Amino acid sequence: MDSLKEKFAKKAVAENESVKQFIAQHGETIIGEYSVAQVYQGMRGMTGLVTETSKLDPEEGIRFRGYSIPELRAQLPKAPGGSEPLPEGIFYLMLMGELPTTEDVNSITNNWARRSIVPRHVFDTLDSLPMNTHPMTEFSIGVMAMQTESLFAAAYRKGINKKEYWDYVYEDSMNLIARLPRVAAYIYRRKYKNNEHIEPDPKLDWAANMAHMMGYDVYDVQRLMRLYLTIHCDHEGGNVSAHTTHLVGSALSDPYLSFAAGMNGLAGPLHGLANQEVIAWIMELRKELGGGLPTKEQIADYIKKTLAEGRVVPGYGHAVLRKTDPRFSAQQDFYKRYIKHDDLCEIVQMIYEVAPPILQGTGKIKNPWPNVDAHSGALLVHYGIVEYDFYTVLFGVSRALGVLASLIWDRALGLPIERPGSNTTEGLMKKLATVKQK
Ligand code: AMX
Repeated sequence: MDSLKEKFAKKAVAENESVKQFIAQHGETIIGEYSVAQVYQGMRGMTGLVTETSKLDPEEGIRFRGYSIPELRAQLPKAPGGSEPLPEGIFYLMLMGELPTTEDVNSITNNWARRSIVPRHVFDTLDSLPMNTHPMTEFSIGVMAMQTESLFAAAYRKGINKKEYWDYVYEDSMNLIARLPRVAAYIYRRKYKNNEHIEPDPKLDWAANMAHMMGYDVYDVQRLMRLYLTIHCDHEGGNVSAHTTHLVGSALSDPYLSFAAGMNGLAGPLHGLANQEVIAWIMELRKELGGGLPTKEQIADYIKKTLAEGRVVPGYGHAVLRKTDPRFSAQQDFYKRYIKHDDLCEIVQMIYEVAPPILQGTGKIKNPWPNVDAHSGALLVHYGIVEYDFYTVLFGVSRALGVLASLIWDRALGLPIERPGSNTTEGLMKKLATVKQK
C-alpha cells in the first residue's frame, strides 16, 4: 500500500465513525427550508450534498479545507526555485484535510509518474476521431477508452465487500489523474501540432509535464500551468462537473465513467467552456474594431450589444459567488507580477472596469463580477497557447483533482446512490393548494 493510501485509510476510519455519530445525534435536525422557486431554478441555495474537499462562500469565494487561494499560494510546497504551488499539494490537502510537506508532495509526483503510462488503444481511439471533433469531446472519449483499466469495475465483477470500494476507487482515481496530462497533450498535439507527440519526462512534476508534453518547455509556462492546475481543481460539490461526477459515481459507476460524465458537463458554455468563449468573444470584439486596443466606450457598447442579442457575457456571473472570484484575482496577480504588459490581458482588465456596472444595471444578473474564466485564456494566449477550443481540457485536467478526491471520500464514507425526489407542476400545484387549505 502506498504511503498516501495508508494515511488516508486511517483518516477514513476515524471520519466514518465521526459522521456516523453525527448522523445518529443530529440526523433528524431540520437544516433548511426551500421554496417553489428554488425547485424550478436549479436548486440554488439548497444544501443537498456533502463535499469535504472545498466550500464556497458567496462573498469570499472558495476555501479548500479552510484555506483561501492566497493562503495556498503562499503555503503549499513549490517546485525547487518555483513561486507557484504544485497541484500535487492541493490534491493532498483535499484528500487528507491537512497541508502537505514537501516530502508528501514529492511522493505524489513520483506516485503519479509511476502510474502515468496510457494504454496504446486510447491513442488509437483518439486517432480514429475526425479532426473537427471538439477537444472536450475527445477528452471525454479518451477517458472512456481508458475505462478498460478500471480496477474498481474488475473487482466489482468478481465481487467485493462494500468496505473495500474506496480502495479500488482510490487506485482508479490515482491512475486516472496520473494519465490525464498525457491524454490531454495528445489531443493538443494531434489537433494543432502536426500530430507530433512528446513523451512525458519522468523527472518533471505533474503540471510541468503537462506543459512539456504540449510542447512548452519554458519556466514561465510551467509556472502558469502549476497555478492554473491548482486553482481550477474544485469549487465545492454543487457545480455541474463535481455534482455529475458524484452523482454518476453514486451508482457505483467506476471513476472513469463518473469523471467522463463530469467532463461532459464541464464542456457546457455556462460552465467550463466559458474559458474558450471569453477569448472567442474578445477576438470577435477586436475583429469588429479592426484590431488594436479598444476604448472603454467601445467595450461598453460591445457588452450592451451582446446583452441586446440575448447572449451572455462570458466570464461574468456566478450561481453562488457574489463578488470577484478569487481565482480571477489570483490570475490577475499573476499577470501583474510576472507578465506586466500584454494587450489581451489589458483588455481583460478594461472589461473588469466596464462590465460590472452594465451587468448590474440590467437588474436581473445577480453577480456582475468576473469568474475564473474571465482571465485564464488571456494568460495562455500570452504564452503562445492560442488554440482556445482546447482550454476547457486544461480546466478538466485540473478538475480531476477535486472531483476524484471527493469520489474517494464518497466511497470511504459509504454514501448511498443519489436519488432526490421530483414532482410534476400539477403535483406541486395540488400540494400547495392543500397546504393553503390547512
Ligand atoms: N451575461 C448575461 N446574462 C447573464 C449573465 C451574464 N454573464 N449572468 C447571468 N445572466 C442572466 C441569466 O442568464 C439569467 O437570465 P434570465 O433570467 O433571462 O434567464 C439572469 O441573468 C439571472 O441569472 P443569475 O441568477 O444571475 O445567474 P445563474 O445562476 O442563473 O447563472 C451563470 C450563472 C454562471 C450560468 C451565468 O452567470 C452565466 O451564464 N455567465 C456567463 C457564462 C460563464 O461565465 N460561465 C462560467 C461560470 C464559472 C464556471 O462554471 N466555470
